[in-house]
Amino acid sequence: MPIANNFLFPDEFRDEFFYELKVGYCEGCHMVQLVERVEPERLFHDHYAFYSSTSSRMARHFEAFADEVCQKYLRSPDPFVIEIGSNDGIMLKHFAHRGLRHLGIEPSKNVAQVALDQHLDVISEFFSVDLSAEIVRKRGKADAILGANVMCHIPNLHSVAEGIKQLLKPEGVLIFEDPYLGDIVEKTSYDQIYDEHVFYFSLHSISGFFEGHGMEVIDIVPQDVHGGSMRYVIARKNGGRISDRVKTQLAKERAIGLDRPETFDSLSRNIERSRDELIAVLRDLKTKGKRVVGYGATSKSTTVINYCGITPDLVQHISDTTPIKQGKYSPGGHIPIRPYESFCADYPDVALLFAWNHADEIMAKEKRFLESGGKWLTYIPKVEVIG
Ligand code: DWN
Ligand code: SAH
Repeated sequence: MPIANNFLFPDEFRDEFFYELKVGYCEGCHMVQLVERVEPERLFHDHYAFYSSTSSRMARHFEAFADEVCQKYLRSPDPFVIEIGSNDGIMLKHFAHRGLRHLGIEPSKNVAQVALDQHLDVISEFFSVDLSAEIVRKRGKADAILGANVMCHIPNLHSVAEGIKQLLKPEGVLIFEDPYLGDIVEKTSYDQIYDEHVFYFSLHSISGFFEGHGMEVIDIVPQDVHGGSMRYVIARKNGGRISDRVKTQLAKERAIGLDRPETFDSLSRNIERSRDELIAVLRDLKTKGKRVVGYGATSKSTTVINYCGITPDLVQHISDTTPIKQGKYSPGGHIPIRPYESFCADYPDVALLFAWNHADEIMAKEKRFLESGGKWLTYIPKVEVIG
């Protein structure tokens, strides 16, 4: 596989980097994770292609996340909140606007700059145990450490856990959310699997992991963003009452088999079936002379395009609202990326919904496309033409 967010120009095709994308399941600790990992510096740098604020639904989601943290978890008189992977400040700004002490840790310099331009307090570095010691020295300990779609991105999770333990006040909490393994299994959303996503967490793997670091999960809250995520609230051992939801979710995970290897054998078969069906539909559309374009040059689409073998004769181009992706080509498959305006100016017969996780927001915005006879092609949870 190529680097999921390495949108590139034709003169870069020759030197494109590839690695082997393979996922493993550990029967001992129930962690699902990449076997070969790409060095983080290759993924997160000064031209990272994902800007969080491209979705209005996500903007509302993070405002609500910040509200909840303020209401439930910031009880000290002058609280300090840290967000790991704060990107363009989509969540951090809600703490800044309240005048609260805050710090974002964001290694991708271009997206960190967007937050800095809004006068948010951000340091552009990778979170690590060393960095957390420095933060404690310079700014003190945190009441809450937050992370969204970032914990699963950090290969050395043990170092992260030790850093968090140093950095949290004794009664502080770590609250983070990531795509949930249960949803990936249930929806066959295999496109969540790519270089940046090193881990695919379940409550089983997360509780075992933090227990090993003297911490425990005190609450979980399922989230209906990014195709199904789970929010975990973690405190030092005996640091808080454990919600009943934790026990219930562990039982649910056993019922759907997240603690058993056979589940992943069957996921693997479902993924192969999904690929065969999608490519068959795309070939059929081509035979019928239909024009297909992609909607949303997501990181996830890199997995779909390269795993299914989608070529520019099947999907002419992909429209995306992110300026840094436009005018470039998709990683590996080299499908052109066009500005969103080109979608509106010349509707295709069929739009392949690569940003399926934002379907509600996109459907609401694109009513005219359907009205004018356009159809959506989606592959999560099943391959289907809609409209
Ligand atoms: O975990 C991660 C998540 C949070 O974000 C990162 N590893 C990288 C990234 O993953 P992704 O690229 O799959 O995220 P999205 O949010 O599914 O990407 C949506 C893409 O579609 C963006 O490039 C923006 C674009 N878009 C669009 O063109 N029109 C999005 C919307 C909502 C739209 O209406
Ligand atoms: N939290 C945002 C961004 C998610 S994308 C959201 O949910 O929309 C993942 C982000 O994590 C990127 O901005 C990336 O630069 C950042 N990141 C990756 N490794 C990191 C690390 N070790 N420490 C802090 N941030 C990291």
